[in-house]
Amino acid sequence: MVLESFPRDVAGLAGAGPVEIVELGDGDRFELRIGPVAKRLGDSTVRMLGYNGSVPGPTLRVRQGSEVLVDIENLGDTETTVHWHGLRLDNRYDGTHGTQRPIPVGGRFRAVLSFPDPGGYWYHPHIRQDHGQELGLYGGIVVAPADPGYWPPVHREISLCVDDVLLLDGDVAPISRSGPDHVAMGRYGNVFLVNGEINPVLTAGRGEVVRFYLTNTANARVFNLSVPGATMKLVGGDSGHVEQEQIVGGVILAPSERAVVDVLFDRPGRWPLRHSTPGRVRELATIEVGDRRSDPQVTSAFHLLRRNTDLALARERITGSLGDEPDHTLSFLAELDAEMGHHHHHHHHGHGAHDGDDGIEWEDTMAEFNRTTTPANTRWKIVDVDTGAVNHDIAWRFRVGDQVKIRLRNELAGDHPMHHPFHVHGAGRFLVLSRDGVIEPNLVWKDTVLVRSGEVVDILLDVTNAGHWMAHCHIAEHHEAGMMFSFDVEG
Ligand SMILES: [Cu+2]
Repeated sequence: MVLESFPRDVAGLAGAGPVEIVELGDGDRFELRIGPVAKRLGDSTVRMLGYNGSVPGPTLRVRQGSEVLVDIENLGDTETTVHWHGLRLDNRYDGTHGTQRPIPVGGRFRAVLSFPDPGGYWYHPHIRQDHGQELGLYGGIVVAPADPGYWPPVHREISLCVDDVLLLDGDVAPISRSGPDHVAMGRYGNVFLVNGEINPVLTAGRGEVVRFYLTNTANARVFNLSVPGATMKLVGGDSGHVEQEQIVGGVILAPSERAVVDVLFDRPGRWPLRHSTPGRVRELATIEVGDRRSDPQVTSAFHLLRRNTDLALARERITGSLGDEPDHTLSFLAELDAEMGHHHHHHHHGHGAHDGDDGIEWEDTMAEFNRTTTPANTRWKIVDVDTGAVNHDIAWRFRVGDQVKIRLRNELAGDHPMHHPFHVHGAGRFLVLSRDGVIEPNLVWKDTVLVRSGEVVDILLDVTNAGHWMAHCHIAEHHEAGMMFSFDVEG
């Protein structure tokens, strides 16, 4: 059987342009056009998809509390939607096939975005996400806080999307129109991109404090990011600031997770943005620090580690209930067809290179096997342990104001245990309460949590927005293979 792949021909396509930074005020209207671009990656020029002709798409800079209209035009390869990841917005604009009719190729859709929370967010397709996101359909959103003291002072802010793409013989490895492959582990790339570029060079001045809004836009890969030679301070997570600012050696980001880090470059030199795994180290970007001096007051404020009262209060609120039984328990597991299971077993143990001892599959160590896995032979399941309902049969109902404790159990018993980043759409936001019974030491509002294989994570969902909302694994191929469900919230 020959499966038709999405087009890869670059003939006649305009080259991808630079990533624009677009400032939008309350009531502004913005055009977002999806379409193919010719993108230079190393020695190859490949066909990718861009928003407004760039990969990633434009970084949107907006203000907390504002409202913006986005007119989307789809000139891409498939019907699509745009999901505004992490925004607690009006359900009609969540951008899933459960909340709107897909935008056909040649069609348009107007989304009305609202930004109740400061921090770093992003946008991406929610139909054949495995295809669109791999080809470059993602972009950053930075929501500036209404309270000027919300963040510590910095000299500059930069939004970075960290990604990988799978190239084969100088082209993007084919993706079938009929559905995803690499369904077992997700599609890991072999070329690493920071804002769409291979090892881009950024610059900073001596003593400069740069705030990085980091987003993992990869289909499946977990990143462990650090800047050796500089000092990194964790100030925020998925949605807004952390309870306690802290100096960190690096940040681990699963697909769709964000971190906000302030980095002090106090010495001139060339410092890497590094991705470190148990197996190896990769340099993703270079920061050249010159001798230009920066405002010293901002530099000295860097060393103050602030505690944020709103999250300290949230901790007080939850402390008494940490031992309570969960309202719902979900378990994650895979089921392979018997024949696939045999191959899986062979590959997994034949190579003896399973580097998931810490519960994270840092690399695709079974690429030959993984490539052949499809939704037909590999089923990813979210199981509601109380009812036995699986994936789309799960039918939860909540009310605005509910505080729902959910236990996430990533089972070692399935046919292919691996990490899953569990994402909840804009019905609310959640706190991670504990991981394997260990109370989360530093709270932050989240929409995605990395659940390592074998791990049990308790979260508390603060339900704030009515509508029909999705929850799913954010490994694109797992999600496309059905590892999702929807739930309803009454106002
Ligand atoms: Cu998954």
